[in-house]
Amino acid sequence: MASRRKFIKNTSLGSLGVIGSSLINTTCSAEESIIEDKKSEVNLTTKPIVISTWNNKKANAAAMAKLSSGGKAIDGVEAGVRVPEGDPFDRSVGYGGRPDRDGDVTLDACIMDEKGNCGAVCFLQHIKHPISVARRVMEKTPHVLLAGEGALAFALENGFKKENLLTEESRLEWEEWKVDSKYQPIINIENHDTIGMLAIDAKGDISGACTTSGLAYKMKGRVGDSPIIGAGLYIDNEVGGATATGMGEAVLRSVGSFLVVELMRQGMHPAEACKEAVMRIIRKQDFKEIQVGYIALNKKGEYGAFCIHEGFEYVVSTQEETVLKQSAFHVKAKKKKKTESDQ
Ligand code: SD4
Repeated sequence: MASRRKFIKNTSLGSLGVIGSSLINTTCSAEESIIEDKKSEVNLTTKPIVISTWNNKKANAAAMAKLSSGGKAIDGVEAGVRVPEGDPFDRSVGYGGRPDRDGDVTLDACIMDEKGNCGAVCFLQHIKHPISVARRVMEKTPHVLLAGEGALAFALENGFKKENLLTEESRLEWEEWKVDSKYQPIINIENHDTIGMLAIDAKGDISGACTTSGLAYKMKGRVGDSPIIGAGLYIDNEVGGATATGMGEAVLRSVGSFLVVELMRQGMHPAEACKEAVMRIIRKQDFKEIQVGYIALNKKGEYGAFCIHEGFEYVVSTQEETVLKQSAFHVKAKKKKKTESDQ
């Protein structure tokens, strides 16, 4: 994660097509990569399984610790994504997340269990663990999504602490960004690390969670795909689950995670379903300057991923091992950029 962060820091904010490209050494085409993913079936006996976006190994470990001691999938995904939420060095999630254009850190999160119960918060400020507030929304209210001040009031009523989430490092970066920023929407300003996590527990039930500080320097009030059930995350215990990272607007327009799950229901392998959902964006939207990546896991324990631009990675954990995998992609990165981490 550290080398990736350095790379992002050293790269112009709008250069989505090359985000993460320096870390990729794969030379295979999208088709070859898909075939490789199809082979990576996880045997049923290896349950529990955890899969998450980007290089979130510590989050997977926290989720697996819950699942290994008999915890439910929903407990695993909540515990897992709380790790980057609490990490001040993770600049796209929770505490330490990059702020909006006004310098306010505003968070989006959702969670969904094996029964189809779900909860979400969006435009939530001052609360370090939005995923746990989302879980409370799911468990304690008749609603699915609470926003802004209402979400904050609910969190405080439920014992969450009001905190300053803007770290000094994030604040300084924002000050730097303001020097050249034009105060107008620039859709390709994007920095990644949003965590979406899917887990199957020892009983074979699946749940998922997704949490983010959203696009860096977004407009005040902007909400992305991550807290929207069906867009940033979807779970169906009959089929499996999917979650997204990247430019939320593209995912929202195509209701991406729901689409992936429905494609799996029709018999597609998770890798193929992720690819088809990405191809919908490619066919209908301007994809050249944006990144979107999906991961999916079916009830058999098969998993896969697909993204627009080479550079998206994800982590798969069983009790035996944790493997960082490079996602299959549609657009190969043009050239290898030299970064500090290469030296
Ligand atoms: C959003 N999908 O707010 C999120 C951003 C993201 O990795 O995934 N970044 O649009």
